[in-house]
Amino acid sequence: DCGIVKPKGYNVSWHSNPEIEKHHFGHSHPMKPWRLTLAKSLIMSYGMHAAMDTYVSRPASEEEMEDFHSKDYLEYLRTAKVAIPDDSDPKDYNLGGSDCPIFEGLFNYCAMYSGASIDAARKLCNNESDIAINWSGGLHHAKKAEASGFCYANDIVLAILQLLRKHPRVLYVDIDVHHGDGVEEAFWSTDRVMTVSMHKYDALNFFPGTGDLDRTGPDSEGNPGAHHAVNVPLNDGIDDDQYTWLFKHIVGMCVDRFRPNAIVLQCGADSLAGDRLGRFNVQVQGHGKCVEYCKSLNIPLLLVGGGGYTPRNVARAWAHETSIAIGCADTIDPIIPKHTPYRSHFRHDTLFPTLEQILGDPRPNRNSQKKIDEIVRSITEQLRFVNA
Ligand code: ZLM
Ligand code: CA
Ligand code: ZN
Repeated sequence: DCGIVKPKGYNVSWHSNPEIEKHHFGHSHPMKPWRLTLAKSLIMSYGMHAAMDTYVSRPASEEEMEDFHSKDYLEYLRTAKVAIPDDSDPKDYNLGGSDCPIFEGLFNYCAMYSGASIDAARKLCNNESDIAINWSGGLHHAKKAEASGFCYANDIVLAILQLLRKHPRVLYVDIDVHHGDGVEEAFWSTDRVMTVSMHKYDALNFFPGTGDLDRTGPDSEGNPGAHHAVNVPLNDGIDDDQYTWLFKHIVGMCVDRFRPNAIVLQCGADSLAGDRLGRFNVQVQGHGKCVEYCKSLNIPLLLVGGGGYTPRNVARAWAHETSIAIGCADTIDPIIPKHTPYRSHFRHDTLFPTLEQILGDPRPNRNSQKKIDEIVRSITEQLRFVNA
């Protein structure tokens, strides 16, 4: 026990379920729900659970999932059988390929991570939490009736719909290395949700290929969603200084103009250096600064996970961000506790592994100052049209 106690008058809730972690996408698939077990082992070995209200989440009901997803898609998802993908099936909802395989317990997996995000959002609505956390959520690519990019149900959209029952305006911010296309699309035509995604952008060579700077919302005259999609397209190798400066600057401007009543931050950890799929050079410190900044705004905050394909780094980032949420980031021992289960996984390079230090070949930074300036200029101009 590290002597961490609940801060008085400030509630952080942690929503998780060990069932989720047991699912397998298949041999060598990059998405490994087991990374959640590794994150939990760090969080608990530091004793951080003592400083949070912890909830074992329950599966979302089909009715709750129908708030966003179509009945026929959910039916297909629930009854889909593990089988050889059939490219000729026009009604396969993009299920069964290599990105979105059908695996044992698939529907339960989706219902569980969705239930956790819905529960977390309700805690915020009831003022029972100041920050609510679901590291198993953040699956931002799923569409109303289509699986995409390792995502089958969009727990973020479901959580935002809960928040909109109480709050007039919700700000969604996405620091996963991929574009948050599913969330952007779901709220494309409303001015009650502003979506912000920072991502590697390359229309042809990086998934999903959307999220260019000038995609700011519907073009049609008078559509309320106009200007409410903010996209920050980046190149390989962006570092902590550029990334956190952009994050604070852009999110700061969005909060000033849009005045959100709640914030949902998708903390995809594939934006970290050394990620198997990512291309950035962001460190655990820089990634955490984004969480710290959102917390400092004192607006109800929902933290969800997302991508992250180098499990030891994912676990470090989400444990560090949990410590930021409960306010003990500066007081905990930087060296990972001796009794941490799976500690050997963090000992790939040194005898005394730390929470924040990750390995990853630094990638050359392909983001020029000129490019960063152009992004800020364009988004500043865009936000002049937003007036909440
Ligand atoms: N091929 N196995 C991010 C979602 C990224 C689409 C190109 C599949 C992979 C990837 C799957 C074991 C989030 C694409 C890729 C090969 C069509 C993507 C299975 C390796 C493997 O080894 C692999 C046989 C697999 C998938 C790599 N897929 C890398 N990148 C993207 C989806 C999700 O982080 O944003 C949120 C959770 N898909 O590039 C292809 C075009 C399928
Ligand atoms: Ca993103
Ligand atoms: Zn991603």
